[in-house]
Amino acid sequence: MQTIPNPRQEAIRVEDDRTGLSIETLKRAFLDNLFYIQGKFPAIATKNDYYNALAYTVRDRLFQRWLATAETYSQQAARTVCYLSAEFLMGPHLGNNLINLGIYDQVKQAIEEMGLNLEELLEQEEEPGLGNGGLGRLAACYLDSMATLEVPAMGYGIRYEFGIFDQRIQDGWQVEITDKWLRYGNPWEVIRPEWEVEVKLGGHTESYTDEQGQYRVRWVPFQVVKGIPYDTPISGYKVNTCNTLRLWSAQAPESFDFDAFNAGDYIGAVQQKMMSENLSKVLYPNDNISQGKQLRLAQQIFFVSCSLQDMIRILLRQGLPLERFHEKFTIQLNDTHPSIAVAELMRLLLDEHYLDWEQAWHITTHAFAYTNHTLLPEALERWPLRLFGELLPRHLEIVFEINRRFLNDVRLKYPDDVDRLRRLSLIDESGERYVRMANLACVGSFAINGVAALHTELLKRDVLRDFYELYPEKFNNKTNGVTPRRFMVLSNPRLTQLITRRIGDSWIKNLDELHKLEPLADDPAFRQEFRQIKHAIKQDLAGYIKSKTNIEVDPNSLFDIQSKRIHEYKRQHLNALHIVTLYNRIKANPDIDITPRTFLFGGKAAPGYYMAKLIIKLVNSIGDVVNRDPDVRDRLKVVWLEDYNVKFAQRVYPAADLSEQISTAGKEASGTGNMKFAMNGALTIGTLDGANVEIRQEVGAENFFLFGLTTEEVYAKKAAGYHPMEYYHSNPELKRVIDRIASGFFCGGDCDLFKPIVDNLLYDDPYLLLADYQSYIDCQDQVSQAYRDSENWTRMAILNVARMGKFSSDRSIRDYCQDVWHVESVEIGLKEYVQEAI
Ligand code: CRA
Repeated sequence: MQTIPNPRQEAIRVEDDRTGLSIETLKRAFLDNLFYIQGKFPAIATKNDYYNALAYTVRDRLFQRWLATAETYSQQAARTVCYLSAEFLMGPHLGNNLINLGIYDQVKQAIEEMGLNLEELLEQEEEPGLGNGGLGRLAACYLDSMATLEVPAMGYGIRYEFGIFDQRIQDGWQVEITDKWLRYGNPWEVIRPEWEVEVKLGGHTESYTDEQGQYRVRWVPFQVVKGIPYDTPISGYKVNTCNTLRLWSAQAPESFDFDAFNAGDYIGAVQQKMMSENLSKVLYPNDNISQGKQLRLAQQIFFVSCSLQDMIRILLRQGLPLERFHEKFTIQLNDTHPSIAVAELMRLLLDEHYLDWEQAWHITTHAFAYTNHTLLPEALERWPLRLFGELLPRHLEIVFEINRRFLNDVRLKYPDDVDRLRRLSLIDESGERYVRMANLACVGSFAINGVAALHTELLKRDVLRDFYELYPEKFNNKTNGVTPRRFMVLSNPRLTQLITRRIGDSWIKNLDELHKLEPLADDPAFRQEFRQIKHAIKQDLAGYIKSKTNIEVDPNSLFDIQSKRIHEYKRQHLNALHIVTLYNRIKANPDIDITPRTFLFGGKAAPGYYMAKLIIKLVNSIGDVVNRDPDVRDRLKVVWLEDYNVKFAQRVYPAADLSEQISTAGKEASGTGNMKFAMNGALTIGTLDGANVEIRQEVGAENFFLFGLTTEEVYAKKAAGYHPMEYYHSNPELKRVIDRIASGFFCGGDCDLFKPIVDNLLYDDPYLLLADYQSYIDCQDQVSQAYRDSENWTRMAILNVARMGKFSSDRSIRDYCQDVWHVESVEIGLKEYVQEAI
């Protein structure tokens, strides 16, 4: 901000190029950044240059808020939430920041006045895909809501050089391509080398007696790795708060190991450096599966240790004593991935800051809260003792000591209950010995939560039952939520405008206000507008599909979408059985009156998950036949949406008529895609699983297509001995579907290709597809019927939107703040930094 004195001593304020928001200023700033940051003039600038020039223009405006936020938090020594997560699936930043700063329209106009197109520039951004699916995207939504609610918060994670792989479909199969998201640089991050820290790995421990005669332990590591923080500003919606996402990148401490170098082992020295830098090289591409690899444990200790050391640095710099660590910080563990933090904080306090055990344990157990995200046994992390001890010898000692004291307490409460002790122990000793990370998280945390009401109940009843009996007061539910800024305002501007014209725009910050739309569900004019918008969005997606796949889809057909990670428990293959059912009906009677449908699938399979990859091939093979068969007469289309990521998801949710949420009851902890679809006016076909239960409660049973066994029925059926073959033999339509797939009809007569799927369904069927088949088909028939009454369908869709307020991540975060974190919001005022400094 420049001030020009005038004769009357008044200041004429001229907008600063880095903070001003008028269209003229934005244009000038954009060109300035194009020249001085990109080093280009318009005649030779690429789209990417323009994208960067705009990103820097927006970043400048964020920085003003970011600095004000950091300064205020530091002055007030504000209590801060630290969200520790191995994944942050942020999606593109530019559009979101435009929305949050409230300058989307101005920037669009400025860009257009310069002869450019904002949509095209937004399209340029390589998204940071540093997550697999729901868990990582939840972390990103929570950062958005914490900033919007003005909650002092930091996200801590790993700056993976390669995020989740890009998916190509070749001959119907998934092919993985490395995600080089940093290839063209990243305008949203700032490196902070001055705050680097060291992390130790391997080696052994030694005990010694300190000057006070205290027994102490010293860890002599085999290797030391440096963590370098990279900070990204996280804006809140129409507030000045701008929080920080701090991601750690691994570096070797010196460019060479000098001993090895001097000994002439040049290659060995460089290899050591490369091994260190491997720690932040790549995201493990598994969703809901733990592989037990040492490099993964090394990633976890790496970012956890960096983050805890960073917190201690901040605490001491603010002049607070270590004893108040848990008053300054409340640390949320996003699943067990960061749960080594319990042992690491103990180690830091004991070995590096010389606290005694009781003090250290008091601080630790008052600092952590743990969110569990899964009931799947294959996702529960446990580390073979040998692997754990090799990498983290000191942590193993600490875990043993925590366990010894813990089991002593349990013994007092439950004398002679050996089985209970075995189940609660931090060490699994049933065969090969393992460290159980969920048990460590439960013992070390003051709060434990599941991510939907049903999930929390199942945790208490099954997976964490013994811990629930021991510490009932620690358990609480926090149903997931999603941010309406990204998943409505940014992704669905047409619906946003329609809503805002009728009820104003305060729903964006207070999603419960969508209730005001309820009466409009009965207003034919509103219904027509709503329908026209949905149709226009479907047309856009159809155009996109045509350009990418050359497949024509009809925007008048029912858009039936299942987009999420590919998993047997999510049952994409049940959806496939429905498609084949409809296809068989057409083949048996080509003139049958059928509601035209477009089946859209999106999602990635873990590269090592054979069945998931075969399911992708199955869907594509069915599509190849169905899409071409003249008997079908374009009434059914099946399309795989290649490389489903956040950017693509934002196009997909608004275009759906029907959202497929069809997991086996009791398997999906919550789901969050289910929320994003319903908020955008899709109706759900779903089981009573995860957050579906609560969505149905909110939108009303009459506006939700329910099918399938309940969790109890699933348990009972399995307990009674489940025989899928009985369903196959007793249900002729099901039999014809399975037989058609088994015959090789969809893959040029190759009977072997899908045999693993067919055999799995007939002989094992762990996810009860055959048991749920008829219920699913009947429900889909009702969907088809309902879609024909477009007035009533639209009415139901509007009611879904109107009643989704509960599923804003703002609600989730408010609940965490109140019940778990006990943290207050801090309002941030704006300052003119440059002028003040001068
Ligand atoms: N895979 C659950 O499966 C849930 C998200 C976020 C998951 C989803 O149902 O919505 O977490 N679990 O809570 C998980 O990652 C390790 O467990 C997921 O994304």
